[in-house]
Amino acid sequence: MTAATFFGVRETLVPGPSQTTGYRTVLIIGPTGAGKTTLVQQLIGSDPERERFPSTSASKTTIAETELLCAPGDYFGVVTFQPKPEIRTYVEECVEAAAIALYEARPEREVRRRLLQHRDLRFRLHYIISEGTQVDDEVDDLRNRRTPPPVPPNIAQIRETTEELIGWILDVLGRLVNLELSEMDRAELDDETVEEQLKQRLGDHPYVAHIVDRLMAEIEARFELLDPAGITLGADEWPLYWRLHDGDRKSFITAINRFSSNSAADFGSLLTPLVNGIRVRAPFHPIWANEIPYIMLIDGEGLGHTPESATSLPTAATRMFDMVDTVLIVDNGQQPMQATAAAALRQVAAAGHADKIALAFTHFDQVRGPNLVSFSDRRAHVMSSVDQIVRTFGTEYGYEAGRALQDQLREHTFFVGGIHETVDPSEAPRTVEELARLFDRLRSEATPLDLGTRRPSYRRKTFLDAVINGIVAFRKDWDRKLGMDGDSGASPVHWTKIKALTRRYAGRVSDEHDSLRPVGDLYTEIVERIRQVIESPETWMPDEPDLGTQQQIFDLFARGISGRVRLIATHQLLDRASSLWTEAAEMEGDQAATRRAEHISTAILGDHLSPIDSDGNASAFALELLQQVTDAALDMNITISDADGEQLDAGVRSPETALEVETALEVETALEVETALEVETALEVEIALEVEIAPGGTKAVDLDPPPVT
Ligand SMILES: Nc1nc2c(ncn2[C@@H]2O[C@H](COP(=O)(O)OP(=O)(O)OP(=O)(O)O)[C@@H](O)[C@H]2O)c(=O)[nH]1
Ligand SMILES: [Mg+2]
Repeated sequence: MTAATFFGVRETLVPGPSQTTGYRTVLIIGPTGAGKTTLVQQLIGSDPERERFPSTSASKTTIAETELLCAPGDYFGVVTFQPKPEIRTYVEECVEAAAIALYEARPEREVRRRLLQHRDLRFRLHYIISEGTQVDDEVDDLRNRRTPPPVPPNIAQIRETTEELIGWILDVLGRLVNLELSEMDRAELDDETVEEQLKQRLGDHPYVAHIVDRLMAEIEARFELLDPAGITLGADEWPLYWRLHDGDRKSFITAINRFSSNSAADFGSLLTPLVNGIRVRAPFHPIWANEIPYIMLIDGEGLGHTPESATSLPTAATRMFDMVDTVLIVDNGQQPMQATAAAALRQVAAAGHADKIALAFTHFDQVRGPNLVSFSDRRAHVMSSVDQIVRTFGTEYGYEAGRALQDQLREHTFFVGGIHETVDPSEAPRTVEELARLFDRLRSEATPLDLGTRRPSYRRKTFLDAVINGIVAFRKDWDRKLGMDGDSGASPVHWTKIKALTRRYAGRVSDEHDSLRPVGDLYTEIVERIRQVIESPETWMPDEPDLGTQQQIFDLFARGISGRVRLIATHQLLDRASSLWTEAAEMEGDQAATRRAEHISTAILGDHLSPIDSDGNASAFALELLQQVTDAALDMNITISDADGEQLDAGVRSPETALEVETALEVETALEVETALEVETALEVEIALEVEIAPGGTKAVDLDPPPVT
């Protein structure tokens, strides 16, 4: 099941915007910890002390797609859950990480931390099974502000039994590690190989499977804390979604918080790490506005701060570009427009959505400096960093493209401070003014475009070169990440991350892991190059429109192409290559990490993604990407001609590709899914299929700890 399918489920059960009802949708993106969710709390009037919905904290807090639909009437909620195989992969990786920590003779506290908190910080097992607060440094904003509420008795009891379980797991794991190490001929092996072999041995060990089963059973038991009437199970008996309808705000928020909270007082009963999406429809509005705004705010996972994560946006975000009215980029005003936020801004604009961009800077209360006395000083200070990014954009894509983006941002940039607390209009009039301005922007309807009839025309070869160069650049970058680029001196990504990525691609569970996003990177490399070609047409027919209209035509053309390129990149790298990824994931034995990297480099990046075929012509994959350009051109009446100036017949497309793209688009246009019943049936079919191909699920386990021989 893809992210788009889960979106479809939420959309069907709690329907969202449709063109006719006049809703506006807002996608919120930005670096983790920037204050995206805090801003959302302000816009929906959620009390930052008493309600704390959705949760905030210093970093990596929001993991699930959170869709907040402001509409009059009762409170409706639907929560979709991560599929069981995905959770199991996480649990396996946590157990593996704890075993490696034991092998490395780390202190006990560190071993527990590795067991209870997955290293990508997305899966925090201790929220569910609880081991107290010491594991996590990212919990609950309020912890520092006031005494935590008392622990309810049922949670105290849960904690006692899970504490016993954790003790048992660490004990068994410690003995297993020693046993396996004693059987290995370590004198002959380098450290990497010892680690890889140890993982291999443990991965195959029945007791390790038993530990994972026990943890999975413990996780499943937490679903029993929910009212069964609200849960719908999939064919594998794992919850698919949970829904709630309530007339009362307080009881609704209390119930929904179990799926979103990061409050240490509730550790042991939270389901937050199991959730992949939440949608709430409620009569939300900011406390300073007595009007429900008819908007849907989509808040998701923040972008990482590593150089890797700055290169491309997750497909969870790019997938939404076409559907939403506004892309709100939220950034911290204290360190404005660092690599991550700058890359996000550039990519949204390059994909043709510049006119949807709004920019909000938070933490304005903390923007300080000797020359930054007044609000205008601080605003000018932040804006100068924005201007710099826009200038770079202009250099890459042309002066006019830069100017259009600058105009957009001059008008649609907002500055807020102290929004982690209730904002009092008499104490913070500026922030309230800015919030109100933002609020109006998010509600406003876009003016319909009049693009006239003049159109640009291009040479086919320029697009083909962009596609080929994009693929080549992607392969080069990934060879570097894999350590397969000779002696460039750049440090490759750690092999354990590569292994975790191959597992996800092999199972088609996700197209990213941690900050690694092959699909997103390929998409970015190609779309940004195509965008440059779009900005320089060969000629205009019959003649040039004004510069503003030109930019709008370029944007619309880029949008048409970028959505299609994302689908083709996903198909080629995820769907069609899954057996190659499986081979990589299953590499074992001597030097497995190196052989895995070589396999990805030669079989996937090399052969499967080759832009050139054996005769030296453009490969089928490159031509398929080019076809997306010609199809998008056809939709807009844009001419693309070959070297002799002959106009190309843009309608030709291999039937197989047409079908695949269509099916993918169908799944994506979840908005068109009509009734809950239909989706439920469709899901049942899909789940049934998945269960058939998935490796055997967990069996009931003996609750007594097994003896270790
Ligand atoms: N002082 C101050 N703190 C803020 C402001 N806005 C947000 N914060 C704090 O910044 C931290 C991060 O805020 P979040 O809203 O959780 O950030 P996020 O962007 O949603 O982060 P992720 O969910 O991890 O992507 C929290 O501790 C907030 O209380 C602000 O304007 N001023
Ligand atoms: Mg957040």
